[in-house]
Amino acid sequence: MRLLSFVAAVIACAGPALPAWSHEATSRGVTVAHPWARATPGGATVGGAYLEIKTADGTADRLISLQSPAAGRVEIHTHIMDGDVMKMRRLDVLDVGPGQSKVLKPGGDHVMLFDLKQPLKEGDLVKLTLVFEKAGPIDVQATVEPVGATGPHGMAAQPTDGGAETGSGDHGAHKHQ
Ligand SMILES: [Cu+2]
Repeated sequence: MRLLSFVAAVIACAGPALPAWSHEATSRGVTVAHPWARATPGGATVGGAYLEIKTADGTADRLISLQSPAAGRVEIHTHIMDGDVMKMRRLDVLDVGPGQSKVLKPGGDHVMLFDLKQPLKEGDLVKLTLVFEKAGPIDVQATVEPVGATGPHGMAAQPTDGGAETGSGDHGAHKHQ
């Protein structure tokens, strides 16, 4: 009897009732919702991810870093216009004011995954950890949407800050498609 209940407890603990990663997560007034990434074509080693960051009234925070087991490096990017050419630029941090909703989306601020361990395929789940100054780390799982889901930039010019870091110069070809 005792053994049986012990076994039952072990099974309960090992069950799917305690997902470590979810599609939406909240910590200390900061919520990360609707994370998604775009499938990457062929041998692309760079991908884009998008999500919404919401803060409760009276809660302001700052996204200071990101990590993913699927990528060697994760950055926050924004777009700037250089003349009439749209370029991407890396942001060191992303501030979110109190009661605010910041949507990271194609063509706007977004998350970049560099040195992907393998291509992102439609239907896959990609783990992302967003680290906030006050709320700490928030773990979510991004769903991978089809290649070209809303072709984001389609831009000819590429960021000048970080292309060298990829080692391949391939960032120059990254269109998130
Ligand atoms: Cu980018």
